[in-house]
Amino acid sequence: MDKNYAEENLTIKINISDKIAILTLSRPEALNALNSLVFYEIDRFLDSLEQLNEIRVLIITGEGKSFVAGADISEMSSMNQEEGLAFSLKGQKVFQHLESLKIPVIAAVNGFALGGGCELTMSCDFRIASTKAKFGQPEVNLGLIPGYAGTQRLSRLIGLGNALHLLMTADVISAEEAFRIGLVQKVVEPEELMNVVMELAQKIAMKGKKAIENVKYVTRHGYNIPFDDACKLEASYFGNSFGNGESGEGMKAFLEKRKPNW
Ligand code: CO8
Repeated sequence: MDKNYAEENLTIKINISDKIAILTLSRPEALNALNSLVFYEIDRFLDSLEQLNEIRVLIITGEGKSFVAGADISEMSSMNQEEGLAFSLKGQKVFQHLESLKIPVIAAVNGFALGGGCELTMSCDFRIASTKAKFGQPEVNLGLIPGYAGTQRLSRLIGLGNALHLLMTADVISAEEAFRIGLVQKVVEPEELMNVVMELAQKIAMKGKKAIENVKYVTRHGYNIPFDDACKLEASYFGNSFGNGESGEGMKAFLEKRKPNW
């Protein structure tokens, strides 16, 4: 790591080792609520991450008993209409930045993932939760609605009925229930969370770099365009895979019964 992230950031912590970056939301006194500074620091880190070619996977987690307990209600409470709109658009932009990173992003959900926190997990590629994690979109309890694309990503991930049920009741659900409805991909004991997520990240980091980037792009982008266009996109990326050297080595290694040397 050639930058001193610890000196630069007040609300997030960055650890980088062995091709894996871990971003830890770190405002435990406010259960890691998202304020303007947090968004600024996340965005700045994502910019710098895009320059670090060796990083293969990003993990996002929270310090203390919370992943993220939502947007910062103290900051929002004095906002007018214009400021609320700007806060929403800024957050959406940062989450889109995160979602569109070339590398995979895993949410390691250690505790409360409420409101903007649940929306943050949904901007990651998938979610691994501790049994202590809790999920929900409680905005209607505050007379608000989600503002970081939660209304859109939730229904795409768990279906319209499940999404509207969570959004309208503001129910806070357990990790097991989140797993049952497809919001999280795995639930593990709290003390195992980071080990499991690191193992997963390392497993992905050992695959072909280009193949992982391409499968992320085609799957994500294809999800939001008509099926026929998405299939054409897939075919074109499949075809391009043959020219990048990686697939040559991958197939050769299979035929020679050895591990690929990417
Ligand atoms: N914002 C600011 N501070 C918070 C937040 C938050 N979202 N959540 C918790 N805190 C603070 C508490 O105020 C408290 O501070 P203090 O010690 O100074 O009183 C501290 O964190 C610890 O919290 P609690 O004492 O409440 O801890 P508990 O374990 O008793 O309860 C809960 C934990 C259940 C998570 C509870 O804190 C809670 O309900 N928090 C709010 C959850 C919520 O409603 N989140 C949604 C917020 S709205 C949102 O995210 C909208 C996103 C889109 C915005 C679009 C832009 C406009």
